[in-house]
Amino acid sequence: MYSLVCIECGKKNDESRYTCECGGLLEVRFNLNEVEIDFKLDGREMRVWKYRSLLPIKSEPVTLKEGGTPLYRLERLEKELGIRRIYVKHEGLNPSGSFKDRGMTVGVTKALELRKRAVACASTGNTSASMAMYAAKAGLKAYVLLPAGKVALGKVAQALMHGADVIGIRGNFDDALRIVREVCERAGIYLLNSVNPFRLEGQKTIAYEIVDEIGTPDAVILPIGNAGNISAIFKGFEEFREIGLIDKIPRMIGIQAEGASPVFRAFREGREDIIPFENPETIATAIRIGNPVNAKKALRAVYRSEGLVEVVSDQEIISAQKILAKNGIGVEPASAASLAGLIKLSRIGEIDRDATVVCIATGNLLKDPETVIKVCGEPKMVEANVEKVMALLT
Ligand code: AN7
Repeated sequence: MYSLVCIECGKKNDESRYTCECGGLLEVRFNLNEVEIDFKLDGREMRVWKYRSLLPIKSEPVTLKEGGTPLYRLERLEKELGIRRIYVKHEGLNPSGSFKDRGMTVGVTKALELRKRAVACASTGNTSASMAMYAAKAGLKAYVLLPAGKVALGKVAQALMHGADVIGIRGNFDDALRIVREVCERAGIYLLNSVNPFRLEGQKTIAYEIVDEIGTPDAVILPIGNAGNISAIFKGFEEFREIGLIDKIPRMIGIQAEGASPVFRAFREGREDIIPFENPETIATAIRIGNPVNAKKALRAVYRSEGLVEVVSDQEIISAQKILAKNGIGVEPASAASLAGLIKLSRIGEIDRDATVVCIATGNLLKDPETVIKVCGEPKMVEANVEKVMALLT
């Protein structure tokens, strides 16, 4: 029904591998003529496992009922930016508070199928929170490597409470990923970073759900960190088109933070691969990544969908985070990069006024309370006295 194929040399690989002998990334490829689609695109009962006939799992899934996240329409912003339809899909409302849960339900189930006892990842935070949660559900041991001092508090709290072994690395995410890849190889631990192709299979259901609810939009905008999610969502749309469920693919638009933007630079220069950033830096710690492992897949998705990659400043990110909050959508900084990108692109005329655009809000506001205090300030404080409180009403 499916095989694991190298995107560089086309060789079929064994399920237990993450990359090909030639070093290329692997991709799950379905024989779509043989797949029996058993779901209806009626916008109802959406969940990752609604689309099970297009997921590479034969066993009982380890699930926390992920997916089925709300798609909000931002009418005020449509008027302000002069764009016909703007939606935000709030992935921060998944069980652990980010889109990573879609990948982990598939990845952790695959770990059980492969009879692994332990799973591991390097993470800027959300991957570790999600993996810890799903490993707990599955009864697997979990190891997490984090760039010390650079992970938002809520994410560390989740990884700790759900019982992962949390190890801080004196280095950045890219160092942590390099180390965990070798540790997994040597210790026989199952690696659950997005270099694992099964994780991306779960994440492609973001595309399925968008189509299920509103049909095919003209553009999908999302932050790029390790570049897995944009690759996954593109794959989802491509599969639906190949099956004949839709007839076009939206422009895939990736947004990076200025201080961590190797994919943007490659796109600007028309290259197929990136030159890593040695010292990535941004307030959006989730996407503080200098050497994104899925860059080739992501650039392919952007070129093939006639999309683009843009950068935004930390200030633009925070400003977009506040706009989303004013619309009732609480997200962490990295998530707001998508709206920051839309605002920037609409101002320079890169987005058609007639377009339907979906921004992906990737993670929940509660993930990063410390940044909120930094940008909003501490709450006011007064004596326990009615007059004093009355005096503060504005
Ligand atoms: C909120 O948790 O890489 O481009 O280790 O947490 O698929 O990497 C997080 C990434 C966007 C970028 N928004 O997605 C990790 C990690 C949020 C994120 C991204 C992340 P990718």
